[in-house]
Amino acid sequence: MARLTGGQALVQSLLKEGVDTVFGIPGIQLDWAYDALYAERDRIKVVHTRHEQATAYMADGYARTTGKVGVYLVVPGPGVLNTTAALSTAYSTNSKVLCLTGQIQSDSIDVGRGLLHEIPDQIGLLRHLTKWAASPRTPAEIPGAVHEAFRQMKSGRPRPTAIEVPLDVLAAEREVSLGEPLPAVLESGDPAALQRAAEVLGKAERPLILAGGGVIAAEAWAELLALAEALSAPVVMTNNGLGAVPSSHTLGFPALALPHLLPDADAILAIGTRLIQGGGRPVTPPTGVPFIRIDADGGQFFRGGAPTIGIVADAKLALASLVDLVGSSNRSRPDRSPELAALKSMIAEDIGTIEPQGSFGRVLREEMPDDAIFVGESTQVGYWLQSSGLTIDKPRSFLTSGYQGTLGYGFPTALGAQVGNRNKRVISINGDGGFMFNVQELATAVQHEIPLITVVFDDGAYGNVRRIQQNQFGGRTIASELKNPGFAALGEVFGLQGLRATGPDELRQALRDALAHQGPSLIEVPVGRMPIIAQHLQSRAAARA
Ligand SMILES: Cc1ncc(C[n+]2csc(CCOP(=O)(O)OP(=O)(O)O)c2C)c(N)n1
Ligand SMILES: [Mg+2]
Repeated sequence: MARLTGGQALVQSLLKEGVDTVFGIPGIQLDWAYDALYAERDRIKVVHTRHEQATAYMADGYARTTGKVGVYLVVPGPGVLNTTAALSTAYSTNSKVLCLTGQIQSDSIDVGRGLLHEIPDQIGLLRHLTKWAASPRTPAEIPGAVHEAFRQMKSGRPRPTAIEVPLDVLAAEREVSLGEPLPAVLESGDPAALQRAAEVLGKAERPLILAGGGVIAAEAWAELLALAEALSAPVVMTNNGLGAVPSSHTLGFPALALPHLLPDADAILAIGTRLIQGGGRPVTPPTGVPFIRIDADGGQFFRGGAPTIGIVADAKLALASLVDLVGSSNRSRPDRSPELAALKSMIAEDIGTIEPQGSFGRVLREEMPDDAIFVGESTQVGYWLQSSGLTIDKPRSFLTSGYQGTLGYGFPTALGAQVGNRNKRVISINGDGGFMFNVQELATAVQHEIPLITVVFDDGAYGNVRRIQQNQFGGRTIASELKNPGFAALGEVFGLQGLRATGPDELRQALRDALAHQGPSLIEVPVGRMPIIAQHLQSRAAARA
């Protein structure tokens, strides 16, 4: 027991959980919490931003590239509301983000007097956007709430959590016991079901594995590769699961491979995936083919295709069991390597021949180090990277916005990734539209010396939207043209290295200059209209047929 303010109890509990970085913006309800952070400034780095949305995006980028919990601390009401697009992105990507926020004084919550930053039912709002949320009402309750939040994020399906603390609770000094981190609860899966699954997979001649973000979240990549190699089974990764198996491995495939591999599979294992493909269509296994699903969240089973064998389990534990169990009953299989290699080169050719995306994308891969972290956006070159243009050989080295498709997430998420990975290079790929959602965070890159490389492809439009208006709505373009600043010059004004590259060759040189530079760089790339990837792929397929 120690006498602590609520603010000190919060910060000491975070330290118990190993937190070394907090993203945030202070304000009157949080003064006691920030003062407690001041006292621990040698152990916890506070990264403040220019808008709350960036605090949550940075926490998400930090969490998804390190495997640690990303923490942010913002004022209640408008402050926490500013973070909700990022919080829903973290929810859709199973990201371990802890939202910490204040609250008006505890005796006035939901009375509706209209106190500063008051909103009705803030905790209800937070519950809708997280896996678990709590509202401690005394300093003594704070450590328990923090430890439970961390336990929730480490157990089962990871998703964001939230804690709101009223300002009088942060200020009050009481006897507080700090407690200890709580053990995670991970399901190992029903042994009989795992045994049956191993038999089905072992007997199959052409087994197929579908891997989603759950494999990355559970750090199950080594077990997945061991099982895939034991079964000689190709692994199709969803965008969120990219990196689960190296894309340069014979068995590693992007989602584009699914239509080629699914029809001939004679047993399917889907692990940590919602089983949704492009356009929101469900992945439907061929009828009569044994279909095994493993997920930390059993609620997934009724939403996607109902499995023949459904196992609620942590991906790492279940895959490790399957590797063991499949050993004895595993048959020998005809060599599929020529077929799989042909499929790989067909996909590479299909996606590689779309221009200018292909040339830009190849330059990005060639110039960035092998272990670089790429953060995409809802922009043309970003789509190309995630459609399998980019070779992704390491888990946690490629981030998407998951099913939120949140325009503007990329730049601040990449800043957070760079904060968590000081020893790696991180690159953020943006369109002019999405980048300006968080352009003010250029100041954050400079202030906190975050050496991120940021590329902005400037087509003077919400290009995606403009193209749809031009192609499907008789050219009636509305609200899609953009008048932009010169981005390289803008970067210089903020204190970054500003670079301008016209075309892929100049982008190569600009990347070399950015990599040689100590601080953050912003590369402006003026571009014209780019062709639609889906149409390009359709015409390639039609030409083959
Ligand atoms: C939060 C949010 N608002 C709006 C959209 C709709 N939207 C998707 S792509 C896009 C345009 C993107 O423009 P830009 O970033 O310049 O990329 P480009 O398509 O031009 O390459 C818009 C408005 C979205 N996905 N998310
Ligand atoms: Mg654009």
